[in-house]
Amino acid sequence: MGNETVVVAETSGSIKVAVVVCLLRGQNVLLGRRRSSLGDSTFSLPSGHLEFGESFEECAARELKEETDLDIGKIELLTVTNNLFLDEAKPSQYVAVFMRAVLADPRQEPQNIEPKFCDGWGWYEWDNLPKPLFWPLENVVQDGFNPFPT
Ligand code: 8DG
Ligand code: MG
Repeated sequence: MGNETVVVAETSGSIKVAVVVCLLRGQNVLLGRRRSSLGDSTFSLPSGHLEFGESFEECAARELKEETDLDIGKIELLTVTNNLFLDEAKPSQYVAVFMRAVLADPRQEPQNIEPKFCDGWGWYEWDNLPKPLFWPLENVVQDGFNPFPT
């Protein structure tokens, strides 16, 4: 048994569920640059913690509204990732649920509602994503994940 197993056991706390929103508009997806102890200055999809009693869809709609003021139309479950953040002062584990969504009104533009946590939102092509990506996102991209319908 290696050291890694010991570290996980010593730091085990609650496992959190995050909902990550792939908001698609035409060929573009919405990303923002994080202001956070986790992944500071990296680009990530809008996301947040699942709250007690919420569905994934409700969480995605709430987080997107809180962070960008945007309203979601159709929304679907895409995939799930399991991420360990062991290098932090407070190690954590997240199950990240990826949702695909489109805007209720495609003309609506994102607002940066939480400037303390995000530098601003922008639309990017999947084949030309900004760098650096938040590492859990970089990992799924490397694994071939693509939120656009085929
Ligand atoms: P809240 O307190 O407002 O509910 O949450 P938040 O402050 O908006 O949380 P967040 O950092 O935006 O998102 C929750 C966590 O999700 C984040 O700290 C790390 C985790 N996470 C993963 N994988 C991914 C991913 O691919 N993208 C994003 N954006 N977050 C991810 O484990
Ligand atoms: Mg967030």
